[in-house]
Amino acid sequence: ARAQIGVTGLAVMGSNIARNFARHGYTVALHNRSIAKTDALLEAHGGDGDFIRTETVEEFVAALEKPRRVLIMVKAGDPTDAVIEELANAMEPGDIIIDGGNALYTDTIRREAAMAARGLNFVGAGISGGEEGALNGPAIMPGGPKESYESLGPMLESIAAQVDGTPCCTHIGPDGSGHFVKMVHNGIEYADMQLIGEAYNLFRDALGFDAKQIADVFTQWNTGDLESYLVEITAEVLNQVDAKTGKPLVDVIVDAAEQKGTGRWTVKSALDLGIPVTGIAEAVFARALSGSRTQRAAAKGLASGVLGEKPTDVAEFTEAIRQALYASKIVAYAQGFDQIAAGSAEYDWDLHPGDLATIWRGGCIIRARFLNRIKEAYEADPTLPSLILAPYFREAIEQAIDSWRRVVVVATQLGIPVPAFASSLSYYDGLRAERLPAALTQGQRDFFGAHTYERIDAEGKYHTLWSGDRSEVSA
Ligand code: NBP
Repeated sequence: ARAQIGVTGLAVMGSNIARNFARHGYTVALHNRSIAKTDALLEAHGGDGDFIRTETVEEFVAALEKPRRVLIMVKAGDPTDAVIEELANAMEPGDIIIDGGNALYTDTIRREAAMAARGLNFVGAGISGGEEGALNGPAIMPGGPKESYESLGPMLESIAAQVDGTPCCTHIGPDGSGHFVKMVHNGIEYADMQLIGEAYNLFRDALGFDAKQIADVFTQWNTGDLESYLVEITAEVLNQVDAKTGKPLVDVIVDAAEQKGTGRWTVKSALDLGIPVTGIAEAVFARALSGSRTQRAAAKGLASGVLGEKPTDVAEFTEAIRQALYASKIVAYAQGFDQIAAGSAEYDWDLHPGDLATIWRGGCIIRARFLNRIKEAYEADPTLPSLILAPYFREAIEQAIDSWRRVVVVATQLGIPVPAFASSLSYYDGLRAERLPAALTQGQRDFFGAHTYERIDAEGKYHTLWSGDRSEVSA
């Protein structure tokens, strides 16, 4: 037994991570349900480092030094449970099973408890960065017992992306916390993509830009505050010309977005935790609306009302869109970090938001210059009530606010959908409101259900005798 790590599940992600380990000098035992994948990997990339080819789970486990470390990279859900069970039967107390797939965090909590009962260490690790990140350095979010991180951490940190000498990997917290933060990461990714999409739509439909012109704007934006992987690849996608038609590729792609589910999970969890993640929710719903192809086909030609004038000062409106995107992005991240704080409190995870901002600076899909500012904000005040209240972001929004409102108004007047821009602005207005209509809601609830209300001028709960003499009683 001489492999320091084993990887089972050698599809795109698993094979690239296995190669990443091997390139960092680790001996890697390889296993896949169908042996053809193992052989294909060895044939194409066997020269990347020291691999041990195995066929059966028993052979695979026997190839590993103790305590054994196995990384599972198979499809999330039932396949992951099946593989865990097979491994657990072949492994010994003290061994470590790492699930690097996109597991639902509640599954990870359940699996960790089941493995702990058998004396095995189970680490649910969120891994972001896609295919390229897996090979060259992903962001890794491992949860699970702290003791297993002692033996595992250095290995994971060495294959992770590095930013300013800091690895994009740290122990997140107990049981399902790693997969929970990976889930919220993906939710933020949805929101960020939707916001970029709304900006693109405004350039196309409000300013009449073609794909190439819009690509140039995103390329330009990628040199400033908005510098990020998603803005960078947006320019690349918009610049791509379709070989078949000679048109911009984006113009021949069907406008129906698909989803694998992590955005939806984020929103479901946020509903349970009572955290308004409006940016992420609008992004999930916008994908769903785009995919309602039958309804959309039937709805073509519905009344638009009288549309407003298109903006004439192109440079001014371009900058306004940039400001709206930046401010909305701050809101989306603020909401995601609120959800992380709520999850941490709910499950007693003691998560550190500043650590997450630090490890998301590289490797992952939402990597962005902006995360340095988030890291600094939490360093300055680890108990920040909302990211929006950090001085840097507060000022950024103050600068952007007029443009942000203007973009939402213009979009509305032109009949261009901007669900995430608009709901982020409404969230911001709700957050800063002196008084919300919730007072009326409480009155209504007391009227029909005797649900009681609090008063602004006295302690305790009150109820008005609505069907009696309408006097107030203490509840
Ligand atoms: P897939 O999610 O497509 O899974 C394919 C792998 O699962 C193959 O190795 C397959 O073995 C194995 N597998 C299946 Br399916 N059912 C199995 C079973 N019952 N028993 C044993 N093995 C089984 O691979 P992927 O796209 O590389 O992703 C791997 C994990 O990483 C997933 O959980 C994914 O959500 C996550 N992830 C993916 C990305 C990404 O960018 N793709 C990013 C971050 C995380 P076979 O070869 O024998 O069919």
